[in-house]
Amino acid sequence: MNSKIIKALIEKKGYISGEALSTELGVSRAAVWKHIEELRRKGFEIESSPKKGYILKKTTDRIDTGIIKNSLKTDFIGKNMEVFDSIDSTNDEAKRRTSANFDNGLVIISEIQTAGRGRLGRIWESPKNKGVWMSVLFNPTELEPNHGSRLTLLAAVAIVKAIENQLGDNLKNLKDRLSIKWPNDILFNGKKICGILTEMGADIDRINWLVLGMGINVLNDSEDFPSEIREIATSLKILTGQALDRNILIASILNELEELYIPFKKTGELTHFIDFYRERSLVPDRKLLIHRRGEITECVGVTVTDEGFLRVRHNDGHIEDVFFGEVSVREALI
Ligand code: BT5
Repeated sequence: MNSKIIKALIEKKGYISGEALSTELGVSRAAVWKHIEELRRKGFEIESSPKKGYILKKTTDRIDTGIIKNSLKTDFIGKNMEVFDSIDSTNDEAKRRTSANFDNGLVIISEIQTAGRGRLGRIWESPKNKGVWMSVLFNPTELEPNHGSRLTLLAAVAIVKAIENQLGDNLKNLKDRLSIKWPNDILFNGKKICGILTEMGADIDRINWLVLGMGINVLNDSEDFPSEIREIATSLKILTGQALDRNILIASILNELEELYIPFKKTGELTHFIDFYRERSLVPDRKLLIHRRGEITECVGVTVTDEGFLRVRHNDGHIEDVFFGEVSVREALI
């Protein structure tokens, strides 16, 4: 019931009378009042006026499955969703759920991660109540194992789209726009706003499970980042000055994710979103350093291929399609 009231208040975008709420939801006005009180205790700011009714001033700044599910349009992603106050890593929790007949589309979210991970064992800073620290567990039976890592690219597109849906006008007024650094970073003005960590368990010929982990800095202020990353990290709040509703953002990411994932899982092809990825890619015509197994190569970015590889041109002119590695972007050549 609480989530239905929230939905009605969000959709109304203004005052809604107690009477209208009670008719719409089929409960007494006293019951409406009781639920409103309960929502206030949960942190929702709801003002009431004897003549006009109720108005939602601010949704909760806590992650709330009720609100997320209200905005969810998916068939399988997020049908089951668990929100933790604290956890080691949402990816690790998702991986603990991969025993027999696991739940395809299960979403794990936490307000804080005590051992949030990046790639190659690096730390992902995940302070309390500030971000979206979330993993989705997939059972992509049709996908070839060598196509699993493509999910990272798909997720980057889904996240950029979701952020822009919600922040569109605020972002348009800024000088830069969200860009993607192959394969897994979303940046704004060269600072990282989101990182993606895809992990999978596979045999030679089939993927047994795939976990997609996403870390998005939403409400962080600059001092929430430890000094080592303050210069390279940013958040949606720092960019826009706006405290974005994390629940709506989560729903929007999951909606975009499913829309892109359904055609992808059948063929493993990136056709339906690779143009968007390329268009946002930071790579073309930039000097790059590629770090691979302790070796660093200097080259120039050409494009991201239809298969999701990073195409580069080496100093001797030869072209290579890179399929793993760490990229640092140096100056633009044009
Ligand atoms: C990533 O790794 O960018 C993948 C991050 C994935 C995090 C999500 S959160 C939910 C799920 N559960 C997990 O345990 N992980 C996933 P990588 O490309 O290796 O980048 C890591 C580097 O980013 C660090 O070495 C820092 O330099 C920087 N960094 C750490 N925390 C950051 C933050 N909150 N914002 C921006 N940069 C950060």
